[in-house]
Amino acid sequence: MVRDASANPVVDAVFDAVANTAPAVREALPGRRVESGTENPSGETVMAADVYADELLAEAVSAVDGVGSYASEERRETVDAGEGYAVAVDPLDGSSNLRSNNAMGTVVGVYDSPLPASGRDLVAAGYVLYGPITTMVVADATGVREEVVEGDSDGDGGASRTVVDDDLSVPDEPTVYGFGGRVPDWTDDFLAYAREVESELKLRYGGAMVGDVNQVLTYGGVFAYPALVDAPAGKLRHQFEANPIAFIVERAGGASSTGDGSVLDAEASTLHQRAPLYVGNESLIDRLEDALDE
Ligand code: AHM
Ligand code: MG
Repeated sequence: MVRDASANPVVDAVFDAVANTAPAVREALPGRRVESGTENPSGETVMAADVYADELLAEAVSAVDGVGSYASEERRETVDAGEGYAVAVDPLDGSSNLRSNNAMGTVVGVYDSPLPASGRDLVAAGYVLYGPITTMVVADATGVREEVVEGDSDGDGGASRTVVDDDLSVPDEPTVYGFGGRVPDWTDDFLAYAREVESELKLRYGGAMVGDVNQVLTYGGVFAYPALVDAPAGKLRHQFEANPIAFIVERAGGASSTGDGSVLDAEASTLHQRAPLYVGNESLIDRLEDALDE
């Protein structure tokens, strides 16, 4: 692949490793739609496919020269990999969709700082979307692009990456929205905002952040996993999910918020901490912040 002179070789090697692992993750899904019998550090049930994807990605990402550590939503401790960037991964985002056979993804954040780190320390972020097609969106110093990933499942470097959009940007005209959590658990302020949004946009919610965010990047709109009355930090993990997705959407010309400023400015406290996440067209995120301010 021909890339801009400002491309970062370590970042490129990380996304090569992720792309090369994607076919194997995908191929492993049919036999791993069952619970693994363990819980992750967030107290959630871990599926067999979560464990397997984490193992494959840990091996592939840790082997990249210039990666100093690998951290994952599924492991309590980070894996020491030498000197270099800290890579934070949600190996199988939306794995509750395994049983119903709906979209899932892999989320990757490359931080130039030990974890937990601020979103401002991200040098690149991306995600793989295991939809009918396997695609990968990468945001780095050269911009935001979408690629189609195809290839062998033996993870030996055989995957091909075809850029299908080399300048991915949030469309000006918003069309879709998707909000997580149960309506009775939403705050009154968020509910009032949601009522406005649902009168303007079309609901598209699939239960996997990566799939839902990819709709926002494709059609314009807003995705949220909001602060809940009994869970003010929402559900999504700050290091593994919120920061990388906020980085991608902001680089694509959109905006992010925790409800009080950009996700990228939120303080990092612990590796597995949660954070509310609102991303999408800037106008919709501005209105969200106004609504939550009331
Ligand atoms: P996971 O990484 O354990 O799959 O959890 C995160 C997922 C997100 O992909 C999605 O936005 C959210 O959980 C959906 O949660 P819910 O099923 O509560 O709507
Ligand atoms: Mg997730």
